[in-house]
Amino acid sequence: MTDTLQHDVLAALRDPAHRIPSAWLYDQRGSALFEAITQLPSYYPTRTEIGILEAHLPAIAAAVPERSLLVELGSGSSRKTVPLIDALHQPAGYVPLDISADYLAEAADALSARFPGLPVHPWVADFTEAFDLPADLPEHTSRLGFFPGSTIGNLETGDARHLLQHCRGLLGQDSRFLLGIDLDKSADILIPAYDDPEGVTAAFNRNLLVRINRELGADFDPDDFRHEARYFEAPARIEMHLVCRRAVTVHVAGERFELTAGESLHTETSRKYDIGAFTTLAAEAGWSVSGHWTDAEARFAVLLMHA
Ligand code: AVI
Repeated sequence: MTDTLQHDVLAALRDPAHRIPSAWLYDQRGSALFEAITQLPSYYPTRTEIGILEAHLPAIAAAVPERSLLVELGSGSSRKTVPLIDALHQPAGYVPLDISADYLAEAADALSARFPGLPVHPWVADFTEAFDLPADLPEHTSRLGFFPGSTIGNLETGDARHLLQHCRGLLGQDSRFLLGIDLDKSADILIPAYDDPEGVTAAFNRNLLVRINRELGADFDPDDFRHEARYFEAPARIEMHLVCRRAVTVHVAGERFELTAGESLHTETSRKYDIGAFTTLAAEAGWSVSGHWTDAEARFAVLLMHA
């Protein structure tokens, strides 16, 4: 990331919207808490997407050119990658991209052990910025981008369009892109998914303050802040906030800030799309949706697009 935590936190505290980029939620503890969230009964996206992939991977793989090179944004959990590689029957290689070199090495080792003949090209990249692919990838192979988990929903619309456009350029002609999006639905389902009774999402959100204290020598008291998930209809999204329970004075990097009771830090937006709107967004970025699959309750969708 070119912007540092200090820059982003100071900018957020000076601005009345108090918006901190959600990428900062993922330090080591934040990543572990997110992994725990994906196992919660109320957090439906992960298991729903896995269910869709399990049901439809043969059809998806049949629509992808043979011996494609698989490029995964975020080098996610092997729960999704292993079945995809199995279904693709000997892809030309696997390129996991991740911002964390440690996480990337672990993911690459696990995949190499599981598929000994598969060339694996781990690549450190921040896909919220312009990024490149390794120079030594096999040429003349189709490329399949894979971006599961609805992580694209954590980007602003313009940033999502930019990323799709950038991937279109990197993956090239005859490429495909397999991507998960979370669909809009009732707030009765969405709110508990982002404010679970077990309090794991609250801990994930408040951990940001612990990180800021540790890395910037700040003096937030996480107990002064209440986790809140807010649903908005247009554009459909959940926002995570940390709401001040009382008036708070905080010091960050030598600056002092006053927050009033009820004021909040906005720590994440999670867009909920409909397939039509996402198809339009993808088209603006040079991708045509050639297939989509959902679960029985239409909670989540997996889209296959071609360049
Ligand atoms: C990573 N991302 C897709 C998650 C989401 O659902 O937006 C992050 C998350 N935030 C709270 N719970 C999960």
